[in-house]
Amino acid sequence: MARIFSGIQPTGIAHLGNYLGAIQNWVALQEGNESIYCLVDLHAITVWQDPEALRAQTRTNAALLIACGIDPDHSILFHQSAVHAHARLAWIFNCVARFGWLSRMTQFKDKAGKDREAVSTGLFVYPNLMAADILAYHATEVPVGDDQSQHLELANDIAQKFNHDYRTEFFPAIHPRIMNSTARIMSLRDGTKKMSKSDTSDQSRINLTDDNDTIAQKIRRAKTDPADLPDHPEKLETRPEARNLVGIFAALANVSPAEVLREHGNQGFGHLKERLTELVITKLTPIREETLRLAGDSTHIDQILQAGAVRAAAIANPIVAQAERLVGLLPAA
Ligand code: AQP
Repeated sequence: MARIFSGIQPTGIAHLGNYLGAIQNWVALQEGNESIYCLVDLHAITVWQDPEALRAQTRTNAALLIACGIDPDHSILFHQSAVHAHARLAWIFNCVARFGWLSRMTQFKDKAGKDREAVSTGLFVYPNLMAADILAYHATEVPVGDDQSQHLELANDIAQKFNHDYRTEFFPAIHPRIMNSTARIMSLRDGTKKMSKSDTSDQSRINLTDDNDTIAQKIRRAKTDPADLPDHPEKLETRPEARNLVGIFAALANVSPAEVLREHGNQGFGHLKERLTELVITKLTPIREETLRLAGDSTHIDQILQAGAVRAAAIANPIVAQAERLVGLLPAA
């Protein structure tokens, strides 16, 4: 039985990219594994968040994960700030990871953009906290979208350097579990940018709680190009928007892009968009309805998260205490 860890930032409401790239994989991996899923609120505040909105989004995303099929009686579901072991280990990793390693992280470069001087130092050391999230549990399997593979390589580098510097084999190697077919869902407004909660345009993503009219409208307005759909996936390479819509369709219908093009190739986008709308609505309607039901009882959600935090801390605290001893910190009284 493997120990699985993964997280999602409560920076907004989870979207179809989060679902296809990560959450549906998390649900499947519960079977036969020890799974730990975390609302990473400490990561969220690397970019300023409205405090009330952050609290509300943490609860709504917890409800969403349960509505998607995460079973809090089986998996450990909690919010990161409730388990202090994450921040303690992250500080040690801040002292292990090298400045040059972090400078090469493409997500930092993307998020910082041209205004590097003005972003928080938390955003820069974000990958160290992510390494701590995983390694505080000695988790070895990490299901993420492929936008996170560089961060996972870095987490392995940090684990190795820690082991080397302190002459130990304390931290295990991490194996990314990336589902290639749905690894990266792109923005509906720009097929070269990933679908993201923090994109300023709500039209760029399908939130998992969007109602049916909103879903239909967003797909109708999704950017395309003037040519017909091709008859073969190779011809999608230079057509990012077409490739994205075909990819989303294939993921939701559980077929290959070639099969999607067999039915929709050599035609305009109209029919594909209509069928895609039906697929998305069929998938998201039960998730939305269950989320709204669960989110109506915030006391119950808080109880679930607190119970998850107690179980998470029981695993992470002894591991992080041992890391602190290896580094030479005095034992806690
Ligand atoms: N567009 C995507 N396609 C596939 N997978 C995705 N993931 C995120 N976006 C896509 C995967 O979802 C998990 C949780 O992501 P996150 O909330 O930790 O942060 P993120 O990757 O930075 O996602 P966002 O939506 O872009 O959030 P913001 O805007 O807050 O930065 C991860 O496993 C991720 O791979």
